[in-house]
Amino acid sequence: MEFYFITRNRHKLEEASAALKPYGISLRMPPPGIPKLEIQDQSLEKIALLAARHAYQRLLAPLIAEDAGLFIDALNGFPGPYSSYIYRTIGVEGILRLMRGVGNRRARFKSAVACIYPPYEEVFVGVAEGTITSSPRGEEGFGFDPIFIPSGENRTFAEMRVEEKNRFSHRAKAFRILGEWLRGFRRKT
Ligand code: ITT
Repeated sequence: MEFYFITRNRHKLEEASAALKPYGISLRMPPPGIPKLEIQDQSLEKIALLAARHAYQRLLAPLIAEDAGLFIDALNGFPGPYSSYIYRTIGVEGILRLMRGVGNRRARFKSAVACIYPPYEEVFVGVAEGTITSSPRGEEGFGFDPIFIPSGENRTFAEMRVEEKNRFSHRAKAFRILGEWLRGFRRKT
């Protein structure tokens, strides 16, 4: 089984591909000229679904789009659905500045994975609970990985290889639920 994965982020592609491998599902990036629609909304599920529908109108093939974000308790869930923009503007250092002197470091990553597998449309969600560090650590991964420690670990996501990050990550959880759902179809056919 093969799906297009509508993303420009190669790290996401690598993580999602590793999570889906046990299900015999492979992912590939869309051909050039298929941009990912990025609407502004409070709901990651809606952002992912609209991006998937938009790409499907052009590709007419089974596909997946994901939207993810970091939700920090002490900042009332900021940057949440705006994580991509906030990463590009104030970045990791900006978030650490906002968190300076803040005792409550709890945060979670959330991933919404929208799949169009005609005639079906489904959205799967994965969450990784954790805490925000006081300084960046690690070179792996992308985005806010250097400042996020998943619960039950003492390393940041950026100090882990893909397979290790996938034991905890929001993305791997959502993609594994997708893998189980698709496996159900194969049993029926
Ligand atoms: P595409 O839209 O092309 O898929 P993106 O990186 O812009 O790639 P999102 O729109 O889902 O992805 O943006 C979410 C942002 O949240 C992303 O830019 C990161 O800064 C952050 N983020 C999401 N998942 C993350 C993860 O696993 N590790 C670190 N940061 C993550």
